Amino acid sequence: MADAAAPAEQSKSAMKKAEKEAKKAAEKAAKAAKQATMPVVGGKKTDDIIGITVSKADNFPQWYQEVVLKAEMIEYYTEISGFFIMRPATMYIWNVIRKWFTAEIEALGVDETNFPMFLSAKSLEKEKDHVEGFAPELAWVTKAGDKNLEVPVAVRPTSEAVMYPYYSKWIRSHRDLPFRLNQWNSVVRWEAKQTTPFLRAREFLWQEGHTAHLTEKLAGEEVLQILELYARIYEEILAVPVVRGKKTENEKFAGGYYTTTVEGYIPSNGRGIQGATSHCLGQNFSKMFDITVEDPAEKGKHINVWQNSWGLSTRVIGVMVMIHGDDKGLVLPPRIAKIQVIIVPVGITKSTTEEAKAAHATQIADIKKTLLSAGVRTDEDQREGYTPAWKFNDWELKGVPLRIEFGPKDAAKDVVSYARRDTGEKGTIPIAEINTKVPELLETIQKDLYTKAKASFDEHRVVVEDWEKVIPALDAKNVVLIPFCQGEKCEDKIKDLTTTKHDESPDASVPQAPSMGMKSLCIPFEQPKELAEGTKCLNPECEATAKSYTMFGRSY
Ligand code: 87F
Repeated sequence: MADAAAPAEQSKSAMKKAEKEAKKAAEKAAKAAKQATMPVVGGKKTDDIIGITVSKADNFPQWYQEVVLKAEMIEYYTEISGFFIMRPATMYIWNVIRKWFTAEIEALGVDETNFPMFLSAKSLEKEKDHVEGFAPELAWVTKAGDKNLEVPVAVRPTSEAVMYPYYSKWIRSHRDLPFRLNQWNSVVRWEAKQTTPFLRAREFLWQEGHTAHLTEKLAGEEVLQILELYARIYEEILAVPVVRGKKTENEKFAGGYYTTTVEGYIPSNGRGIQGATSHCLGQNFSKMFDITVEDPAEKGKHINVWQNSWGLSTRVIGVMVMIHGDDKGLVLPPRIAKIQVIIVPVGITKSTTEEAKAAHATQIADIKKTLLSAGVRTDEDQREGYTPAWKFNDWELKGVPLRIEFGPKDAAKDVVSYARRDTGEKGTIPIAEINTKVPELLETIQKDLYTKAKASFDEHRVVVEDWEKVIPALDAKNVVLIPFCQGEKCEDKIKDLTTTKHDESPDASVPQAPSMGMKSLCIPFEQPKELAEGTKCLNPECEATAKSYTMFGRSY
């Protein structure tokens, strides 16, 4: 398998030709990416218009692209298609998550590590069965300078094959267990499918945890502990509700034993999205890589360790943007906002005296100082040459949770005026109370964002017990909970039966876009209700009894 995946030795002229072609393709991709970022609205390139030019409801894909670009989260890396630059606005959020998660797993006893980014064809060979399906996504380095490498190396798409040979070396005794390492890195998967900032990129940031345990039970406990941390990142930090559950056989990590997952929901298109996965690998990899310890109960007997792996990627940021953003741009939950409060000076005119201006600036500096000491990440916008209205739009575009407006009229009343980014609600707070009221308001915003997103997910997660109602439910932007036998072939069939093709349109004269079939998202740990005795699998072509309600949907 690895030989087939590794490129064969190429002649010099073939290399030249390949280089030329690659250059051409890169130029074409750069041009396409440039065009993709610059649709035209009203005769103006949307790049040249500062705000968002389409509504979230009318054109969700373009809305999303404009938000991540204009809020300065992402830049397209036009040199090579499918790659994105993550700008400071993105990295701030990622680092909040990283710090929080690092502290949590440290408390569980996980250590930090860093392994090389390259894989040899030989180590891939060891896990060839599971790599087979992923082979088309492997990126290979074939040259160093102008010389072909004797053995090409692959860029890691994930690190099992990089790490586990060393687990075999380092884990000797049951006293070495549990053995737990985590690394924060980037991985490369050369996606053939269309790429989308954060959700699907050819290189992305993630953390990957890889652990080994003595027993299935101990491994299983950790799988759930980690899953709960992932759920908390979504719910408590990003204000995004998720459903915890187990993947079906079709959707689990093929190399593992079972996969648990947190699943999100995008209201704008009704699609489900996998949020993060925590796998129990069973003894599959420990057998492949010979990771064993002596049985503590029986001298001389060796047992294969039980392994887990778990990962969460920068995809989380895309999900957050899609859920909270609105027609004015990004909406950031306060806990991940680098600037939580922006103070915009107002009411200064040409006739304001220098003295009054100076006094106003001092008052703003004082407000800022008070908020900073109360632990609120605050900044003031003293940019010259921009109107307050322009500044309001700019900070709204960038998602700052709370705007404080302060002018002579506010000063006269000893208050600040505020506007919430999420609801637009406006009000005033006495200056003497901002040190307590502003942090409270930020907490309220955080909570309200979650509550709103949760209501939307709850409303669009519907139990369907009549097959005829499945497609209408999907078309109404729902994900569905259906009685399901959990059969692998049956799941394929369900996908097939829910995919509508052109020629199946009820009126063949009306062109209809084909619609995506549904796949299983997870078997929720929390079932919507008890399955009635003898309930049949909902697939009309399936005879089996249902094992559980399973959440299906169109998905990313
Ligand atoms: C793409 C190319 C090659 C996913 C791939 O989920 C290999 C793979 O093994 C591959 N895409 N996977 C599964 C990754 C499993 C697992 N690894 C550690 C995780 C979490 C972190």
